[in-house]
Amino acid sequence: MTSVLLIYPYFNPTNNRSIFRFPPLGVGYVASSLRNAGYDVGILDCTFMNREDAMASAHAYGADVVGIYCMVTMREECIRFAGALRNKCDLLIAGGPLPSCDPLSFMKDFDVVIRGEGEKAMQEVVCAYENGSNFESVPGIVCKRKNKMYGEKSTDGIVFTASRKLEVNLDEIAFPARDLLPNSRYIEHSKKRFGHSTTTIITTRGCPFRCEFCSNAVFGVSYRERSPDNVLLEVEQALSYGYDRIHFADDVFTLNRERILKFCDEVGKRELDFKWECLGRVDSIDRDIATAMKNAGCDRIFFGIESGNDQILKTMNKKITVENARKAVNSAHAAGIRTGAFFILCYPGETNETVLDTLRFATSLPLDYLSFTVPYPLPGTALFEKVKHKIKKDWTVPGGFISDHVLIFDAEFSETKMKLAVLKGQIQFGLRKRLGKYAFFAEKPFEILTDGIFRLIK
Ligand code: B12
Repeated sequence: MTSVLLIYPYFNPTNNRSIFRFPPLGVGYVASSLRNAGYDVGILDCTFMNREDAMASAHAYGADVVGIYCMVTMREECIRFAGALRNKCDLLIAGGPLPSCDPLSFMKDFDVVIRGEGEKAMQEVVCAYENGSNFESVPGIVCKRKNKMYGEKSTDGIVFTASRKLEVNLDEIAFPARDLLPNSRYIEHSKKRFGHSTTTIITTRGCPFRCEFCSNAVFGVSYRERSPDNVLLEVEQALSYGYDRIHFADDVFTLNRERILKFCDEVGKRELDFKWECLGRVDSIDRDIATAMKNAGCDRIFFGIESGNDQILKTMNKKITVENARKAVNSAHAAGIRTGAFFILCYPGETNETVLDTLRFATSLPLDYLSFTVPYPLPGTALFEKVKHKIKKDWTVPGGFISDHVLIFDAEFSETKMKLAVLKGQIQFGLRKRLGKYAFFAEKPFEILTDGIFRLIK
């Protein structure tokens, strides 16, 4: 029987400030699909390992086929594994968000790149390998040319096969193979850090919006939903592994109001005892929906607000306004749900004043978690197209000494100025959180002073 090893090459640098550790759901989905097709499958999730042990495990597994996940921060580790396993296995396959949008850059080190949803494509590639047949008839992949008659587009002997149709009925996809993931390590980490144990579930695929900076090469703009019944079956399964909290990892969990109300209703009917959190669009949350979510166990919503300036929101093609954002955060807060928000500072087209608008707006909201980041042009995005001629380095895993942020292109703002903006926002937010109603006396002078410094810095 063909054996397949799927690798998630995420190593956690000790100085990485990111507080989230979530299992690789996509790898779990691909593993389930392969196992259901009768293959012998293992997952090597490196999240809690060091590189030497992970490499040794990969070698010891001795798989015929090795599939490696990659997103933008993992390119280096992904290529390192490919190099180390090149002569130890017959077939090397890359998949995930980065190979999906930048496949050619993986073709030197891999035999096949799977673009987009991986469940069926991976099954078909492994089946073709087992039968000794040609990969070029498998849709949705990039592979090396064998026969000139096949293939639609080609670059130097590399074939892009026909595009693959997205999975229509998400309820038919087998749940991710959680039994192959290091659940006890995730539970231990989450309990130590937060006092509860969280895992992720994804209930929709795709997002109909086209934010300039967002890379949606895997699921595309076509939005598809799982039924509440199907989702809650997976919730029950996840809880049976010892988790007590779910992070819904959908891009737009709250997009369809009717679906969310039905979901909340079902949670109540089944008397499921778990807390959950999700990402929500600010234009889909009001007091009623927030109350229904709260009653169904939701205790935190993260919002991608990105800017506190309407003009910059337009530039980003976010299709929301600052007013939408304030209303949504206030509605969730009033319903008793904690709120988190993500902002990008110093986006192309920003001025000193728009950046300060964002800092002022972000720190005026009743947030419990606040993240500022610098702009990152991801391959395949409109932002990337805008600045690609100015890109000067690759993006690696965050985890610098003072800041996690790395500026990878020549922007209007210097990296130092961007980092200062991030730090300023974090300090203002920290002062407000720690000092409560007395924060005004410390935060206002700090804000005025650092606004001035920010304007002066080049
Ligand atoms: C949850 C999440 C996180 C979690 C953890 C990720 C995890 N462990 O999976 C946290 C919060 C830690 C995180 C952090 C970051 N994230 Co994130 N994250 C997500 C999110 C919202 C959901 C991931 C998920 O579970 N998807 C569901 C699964 C089913 O999808 P999937 O993984 O893509 O899997 C499918 C295919 O890719 C393929 N596949 C997957 N694995 C494999 C393996 C093989 C061998 C094959 C053949 C196929 C294959 O088949 C799967 C099933 O169809 C996605 C957005 C999204 N919609 O996916 C962003 C996303 C993956 N994140 C992204 C980014 C940019 C980041 C950060 C860099 C953000 C930042 N500024 O710091 C950091 C980097 C972290 C790090 N240090 O490396 C980008 C990646 C873009 C890119 N081109 O690489 C995404 C796509 C968001 C976006 N739209 O821009 N993230």
